[in-house]
Amino acid sequence: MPQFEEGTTLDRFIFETTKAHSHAQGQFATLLQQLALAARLVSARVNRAGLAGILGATGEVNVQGEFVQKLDIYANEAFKRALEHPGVCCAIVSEEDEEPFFVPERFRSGRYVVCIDPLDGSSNIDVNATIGTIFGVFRRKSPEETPATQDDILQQGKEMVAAGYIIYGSGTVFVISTGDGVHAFTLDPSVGEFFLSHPNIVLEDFKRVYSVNEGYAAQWDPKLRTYIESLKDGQQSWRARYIGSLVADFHRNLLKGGVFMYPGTQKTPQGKLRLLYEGFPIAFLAEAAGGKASDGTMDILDKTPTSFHERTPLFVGNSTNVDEILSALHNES
Ligand code: AHM
Ligand code: MG
Repeated sequence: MPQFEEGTTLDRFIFETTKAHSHAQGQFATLLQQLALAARLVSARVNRAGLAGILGATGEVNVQGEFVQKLDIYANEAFKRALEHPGVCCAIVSEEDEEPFFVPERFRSGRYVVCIDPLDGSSNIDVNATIGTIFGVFRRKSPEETPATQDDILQQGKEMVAAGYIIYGSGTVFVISTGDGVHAFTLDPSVGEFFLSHPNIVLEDFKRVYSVNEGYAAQWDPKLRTYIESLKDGQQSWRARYIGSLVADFHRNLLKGGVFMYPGTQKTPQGKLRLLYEGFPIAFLAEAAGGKASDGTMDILDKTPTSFHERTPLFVGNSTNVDEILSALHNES
C-alpha cells in the first residue's frame, strides 16, 4: 500500500491505490472517480439548498414509506447517472429505489455493483444539520457484459472491495477504504478538488462516548437498557453524542472515539438501518480502521442479505467498546 501525505488529491490516491490492487484495472479507478464527481455535484446542491428553494418535501414517499425530500431525489439521480455510462458498473441498489437499477443495455455492463444510500439522514436537511452519502462496492459474480443477477448483489459483507461515505457538514469530506486503511479527503470548493486531510484513520482506544437514540430505551432488550444505565453512575464520565444522522454520528466517533448503536426494539427487532448500503459500508470502514461492527450476535460483515432492503441492528466502533456491549447483551446473570 503506497503511503500518502496530507494534501494528496483524491484522483492521485485513486490512481496509486488501484494500481496496487490486482483486481482493479481501469474500471475500479473510474468507478471511484465517478463517485467523487457525483459527490461534488451533491455537495454543491446541498450548499445551495436554502437559496435555491429546493428545501421541503416532494409529497412522495420512498420504498421505506418515509418522507422523500427533493435533495434525496437529486442525489439518487446524480449517483446513478454518474455510474451508469462509463462501463464500470452493472447494478446499483439504492435506498430510494425498490428494485435494483440495472445498467441499461445501451451502456456496457461493467464489473462492479454499488449499494448506496444517496442521502442519509435526510430528516436533517431542513434544519441544516449534517447529512451524508454511504456506499459499498462489490465485484460481480457473473461475467461482465451480461445482465447482472440478484446473486451479484446479495453477497456476504466480506466480499466488499471498497466502501465509504461523503459527509456534507461544515465541509464536505469523502471517506474511503479499499481495505487498506481508511482515508478522508476534504473538498476545497474553490477548486472543486478533494485533498487528503486525514490519512490512515485509526479508531481510538476504548472511549467513554456512546451514540444511541435513547428515546427507544423502553423497547430495547433489557440487558442493553441495564448496560446503558450503568454508564450513567456519575463515576465514569461517559458522554452521549447523537444527532440522528448515521454518517455524522459515525464520523464523529471515527475521528474522536466512541461507539454507535442502533439496536433492534420490540417493535422492530432488526432496527432501522439497512444492511447493504448502511450496515455493510460502515462496518467495512470500522474494521479497516481497526474497529468492530456487530448486529449483537454476529459480525456485520459475516452476514449475507436475503433481500435488497434488509435491515440490521448495528453496534459499531472501537473493538473494546463493542465487545463490552456484546458481553452485556450475552450476560447470563
Ligand atoms: P434515512 O436513511 O431515512 O435518512 O434514515 C437513516 C437515519 C440514520 O442516518 C440514523 O442513524 C437514523 O436514521 C436515525 O434514526 P432515529 O431517528 O430513529 O434515531
Ligand atoms: Mg439512510
